[in-house]
Amino acid sequence: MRVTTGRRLGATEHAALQRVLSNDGGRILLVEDHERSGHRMTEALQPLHEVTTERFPQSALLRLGAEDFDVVVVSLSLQGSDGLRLCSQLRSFERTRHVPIIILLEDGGDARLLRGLDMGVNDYLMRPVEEHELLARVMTQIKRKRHSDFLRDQIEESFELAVTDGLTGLHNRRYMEIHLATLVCDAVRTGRELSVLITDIDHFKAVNDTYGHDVGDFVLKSVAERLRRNTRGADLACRMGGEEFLLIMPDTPLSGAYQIGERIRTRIASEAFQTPQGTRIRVTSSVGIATLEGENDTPESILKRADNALYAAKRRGRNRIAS
Ligand code: GH3
Ligand code: MG
Ligand code: MG
Ligand code: MG
Repeated sequence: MRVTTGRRLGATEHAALQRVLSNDGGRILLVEDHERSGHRMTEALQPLHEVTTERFPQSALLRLGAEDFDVVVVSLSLQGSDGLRLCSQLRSFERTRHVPIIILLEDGGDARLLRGLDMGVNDYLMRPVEEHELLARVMTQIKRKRHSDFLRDQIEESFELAVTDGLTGLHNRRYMEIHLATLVCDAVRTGRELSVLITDIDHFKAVNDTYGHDVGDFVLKSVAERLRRNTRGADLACRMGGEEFLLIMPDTPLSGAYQIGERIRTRIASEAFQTPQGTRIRVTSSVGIATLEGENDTPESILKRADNALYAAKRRGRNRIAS
C-alpha cells in the first residue's frame, strides 16, 4: 500500500506524534495474586503510572473488555489459574489484540516463556522482580504501543484518503473499480443479480459558466448528498469523476435499478439547490442502467453498457433514464 507522501501534519496528527515522543506514564493492569509482590510492583510503578491490580484472569479479562490499558503485566504463578491462557485470550480478542503483555516468570520457567512468546507476549521479567528493570520494560512497551498505534492510525487515514473523493466524500473511482470487481465475482459465483447505474448532471458546464466554479462544486456536493440519501445500505455510491456518479446495487434486477434510477433522477430535478449565499439552482440529470448478464460478463462490459445507456438518455433529450 502506498502511504501518502509529502503531506504536512495536521493539528491532531501533530498532537498524536507529540504523544508518541512523550515520556508520560500509562495505565498498567497488574494481574497478580501474590500480595507482597503486587504491592512492591505497584509502589515502583505508581509515581509515573496508574496501576490497577486484578487477582484473577477472569476479572482481568472483564476489566480489559471495558477499559483501555497501555500494558498488562501477567503473573504466571497465579493460584489455581493459568496466566498464559489469559495471554492467549487477550491476543484473540479484537479489543485487546494490540495491548502489550509482559509476563512474570519463576526461575526455571523456560518452557512457559517460549509458549508465551509464541502466542505473542511482548516481554518477560524473572522473579524476584527488580524494580528498575520493571520500570524500563514497562516504559519500552508503552512507547512501542504509542508508536504502533500512531502508525496504524496513519495507515488507516491514508487508506481512507486514497479511496475517498475529496470534494463529495463519496468513494472514488479507484475504490469503485476494486469493489465492483469483487461484487461481480460474488454475483457470478452465487448466481445473484447485480445492477449498476451511472448518473451525469445535464449541461453542468453551464452551471460553472453561469455561477462560477465554487457554486459548481456546491452543486456537486449537494447532488452527492441526495444520491447518498436515496441509496440503500448495501448499495455503493461513488464519484467517477467530474459530474458523473456511479451506484452499484447488489441483489438488484434491472427493474429495481430502474425504480432507484427514477427516484434519484426525480429527487435531483424536483428541488432546487440553495447555496449558502441564497442562490437557487436547478439541475437535471440523465441516468444509464445496466445489469449483470451471465457468467462471462465483466465489470468493464457492465460499465460500458451503463455508459452507452447514459449516452442514449442524453441523446433522447436528457433528464431521463435509459437501459
Ligand atoms: P451533458 O449534459 O452532455 O453532460 O453536458 P455537461 O455540460 O454536463 O458535460 P461536459 O462534459 O461538457 O461538461 C462537464 C463539466 O463539468 C465541465 C467541467 O468543467 C465540469 N467539472 C468537472 N469536474 C468538476 C468539479 O470538480 N467542479 C466543478 N465545479 N466543475 C467540474
Ligand atoms: Mg459530458
Ligand atoms: Mg454532464
Ligand atoms: Mg460528464
